[in-house]
Amino acid sequence: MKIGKIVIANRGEIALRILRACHALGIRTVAVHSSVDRNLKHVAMADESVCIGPPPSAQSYLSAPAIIAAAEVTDAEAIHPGYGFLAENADFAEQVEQSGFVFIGPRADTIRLMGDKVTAIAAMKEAGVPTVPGSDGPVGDDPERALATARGIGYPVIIKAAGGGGGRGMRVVHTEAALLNAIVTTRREAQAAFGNPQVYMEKFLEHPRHIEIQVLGDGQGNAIHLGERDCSMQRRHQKVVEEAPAPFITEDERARIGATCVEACKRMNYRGAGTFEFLYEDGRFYFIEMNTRIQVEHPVTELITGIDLVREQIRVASGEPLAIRQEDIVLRGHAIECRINAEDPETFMPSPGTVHRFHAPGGPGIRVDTHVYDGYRIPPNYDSMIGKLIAHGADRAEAIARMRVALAETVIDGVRTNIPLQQRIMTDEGFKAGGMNIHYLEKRLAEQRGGP
Ligand code: MV4
Repeated sequence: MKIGKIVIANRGEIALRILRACHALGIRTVAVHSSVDRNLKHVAMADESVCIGPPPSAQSYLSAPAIIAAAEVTDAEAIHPGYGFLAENADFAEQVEQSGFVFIGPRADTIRLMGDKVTAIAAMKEAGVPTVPGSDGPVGDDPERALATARGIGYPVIIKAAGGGGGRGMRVVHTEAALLNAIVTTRREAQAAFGNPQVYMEKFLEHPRHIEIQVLGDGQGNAIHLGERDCSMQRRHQKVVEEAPAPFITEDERARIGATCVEACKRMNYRGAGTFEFLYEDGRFYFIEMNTRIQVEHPVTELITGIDLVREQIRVASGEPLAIRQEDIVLRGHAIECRINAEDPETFMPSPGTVHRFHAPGGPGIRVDTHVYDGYRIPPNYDSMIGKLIAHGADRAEAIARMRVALAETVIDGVRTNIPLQQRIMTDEGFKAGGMNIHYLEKRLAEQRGGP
């Protein structure tokens, strides 16, 4: 089915990124925005725009009826959800398709399967993907059985909510004495936060790296992987720096875990872009979650593969078979992404306000994904990420060197940003050595208040 017009159901830098992919394909765009977002860059660039509600996300970007109505009144054929908001809401995907529009993403049943971490892990294990030793299903109400499960796994264990993910609804347990309370508490929190009391148990890995595999499937039996990203540099479950390829992962390891993910995609006849999240420790991969959306950090994969992931999302959603074969994927050089947040670089408090002056960096290997312009007013209602700097080089050292220069060139006047923090990370000896684990950044920040 030829798609002629797409509703972009998101805001900020990703809305602009999607608009660019649409226009490059000759597809018309509809920007939907809240009342405080009339001055977004992509709203000015879109062929049409529709105000879908007041500033709070719950009444605008999270309103399925408002977005579907916007598709109806503009006579669009498809809806791209971006990331966050409704991107991984299976009910929304279902409503979009039932209203006669194409949802640019996986089928609703796939989103639902992956949204429940217990069913996601079971499906992956069944498909041969390596998982964390654990309860193999939900932890029930029988205390003796829970104690026996934990004893079998060995302490420390982690209790996670089936409805959670991305760091929400988890509790680490170090001793048998603390187990039953942890289960009860996590279950109660899970019920309150996700409306699902189900919890499961895993061996707690103490110093893993976060490595994820990018995949693309066409829902017609074809799937490929585009290598991995290392997203270990994070603070409070918010990624700060991402890179591809992951330091010290060998070609052999990549080919093996990649082939495993591709096999799993083929089994579920996966459609769209997706990410398999793994913890990597002592040379082994352990699947933890699958994301069924385009991710913030997709540009590092685009720079080392030369593939436009958003274009491929739109193509497969249109019903076209994947035109890229696995043998065509060649990884070239190294890419690093620094997220730019409007926040205090010391306290991490959001810093909304007007950007009086913005100068983007440039030069070889530099990509800037941002919706910011001179005079843009950052509203206080949404995420503080205002853009991403991505540097590509022949090797990791060149990518870091180019990023250092790009960060120094960037001018964002009027609001505080995390650029000083990113500059310290790019000159940090541990980061430069590569292969740091998920606790590294928080440790460095704690060591030197204001560091690294
Ligand atoms: C874990 C773990 C250690 N062992 N699971 C946090 C986010 C969610 N996606 C899964 N998370 C973790 N699961 C086991 N069995 C440690 C984390 C974790 C983490 C994972 C990825 C990136 C950052 C993290 C920060 C703290 C904890």
